[in-house]
Amino acid sequence: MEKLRITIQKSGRLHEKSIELLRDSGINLPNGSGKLISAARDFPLEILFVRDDDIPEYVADGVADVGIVGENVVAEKGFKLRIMERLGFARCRLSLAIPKNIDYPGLDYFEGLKIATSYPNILRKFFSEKGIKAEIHEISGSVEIAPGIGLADAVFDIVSSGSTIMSNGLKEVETILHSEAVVIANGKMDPVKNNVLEKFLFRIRAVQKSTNNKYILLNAPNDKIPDIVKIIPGMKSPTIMPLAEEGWSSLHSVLSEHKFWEVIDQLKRLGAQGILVIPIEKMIV
Ligand code: PRT
Ligand code: ZN
Repeated sequence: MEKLRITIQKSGRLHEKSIELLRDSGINLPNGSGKLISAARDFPLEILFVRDDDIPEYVADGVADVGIVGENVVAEKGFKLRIMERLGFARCRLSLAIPKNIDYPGLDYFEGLKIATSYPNILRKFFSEKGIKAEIHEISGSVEIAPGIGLADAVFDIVSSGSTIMSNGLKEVETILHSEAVVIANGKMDPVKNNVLEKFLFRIRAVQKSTNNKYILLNAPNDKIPDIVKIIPGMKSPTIMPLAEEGWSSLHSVLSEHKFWEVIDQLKRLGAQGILVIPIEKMIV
C-alpha cells in the first residue's frame, strides 16, 4: 500500500501529544528514533519531524500529505490547506495585550501604536478589517518583554494561562483567534493515498471520541429509570439490567465527560447510586 507521509513537530509543545495520538491509533514508531524521518511499524505511514513553523508549507507543497500543527501557525502561514480534524490539545489564543495600568478604551487605542508580534499576518489582516493603522513589529521570541524594554507599546501573542502576560506587567484586552492542534491535509491527493488518509482519520476520530466520552454505570430505583434515560440517552439507548434487589436496575450508558459534570447533581437527585465512570479505549459509532 502506498505510504502516507505525516509531518509532526520534532520537539516542543505538540510533539508528545502528536506521538500519543498516533500510538493510541495503533501506529507505533521504532524506538529511539532521533531521525528526521521514520516509518511506522504497523500502518503505511512515514513520519517527518520538523519545526512546527514548517509544517503548513510542507503539507501545502506536497512534501508531506498531512500534518499536525496549531491553528495559529496554519492561519499565520496562509497556505491553502484542508483542516481535517480538531484535536483538542495545545489550546491557546492569540491576543492583544497592553500595559496593565492603561485604561483600555477599545480597539481605537491601537491606532498609530507599535505592536510586537510573531504573528504579523494575522494581526495585519485583523487591523485592516477593523480599519486600524498600526505599526506591526515582527519579532521571533520573547514578545512579551517588548513593551517593558521600550521596543513596542503593546503585544500580540499566544496566551494560555495568562501568567506570562501578567508577569510582564501586561493585560489581555482583545482575543483575535482561538487555536488548538489540528490535522491538516493537502487538497490534492491521489485516490490511493486518499484511501490511506481516510483509514488514518477513521482511527484518529475513534480515539478522539473515546477520550471525550466515558462509559457510565449506575444503580437506580426502577420508577426513576425513565427520567434518568432522558438525561443520559447514550449512543443508541442505554442498557438497563435488573439488579438482584427487587425494584432496582443497573443502567449503562455513554456520555461526554463535559456532560457528566453537568448532569451529576440531577442523577443524584433522582436517586442514582453507585455511579461509576469508566474510560473508553476506542469508540466507533
Ligand atoms: O521549535 P518549534 O518551532 O517547533 O516550536 P515553537 O517553540 O515555535 O512552538 P511551541 O512548541 O512552544 O508551541 C507549539 C504550539 O503550541 C503553538 O504554535 C501553539 O499552537 C501551541 N501552544 C499552546 C502554545 C501555548 N499553548 C503557549 N502557552 N504555544 C506557546 N505558548 C507560549 C507563548 O508563546 C507564551 O510565551 O507560552 C507563553 C504563554 O503561556 P501562558 O500560560 O503564560 O499564558
Ligand atoms: Zn515554531
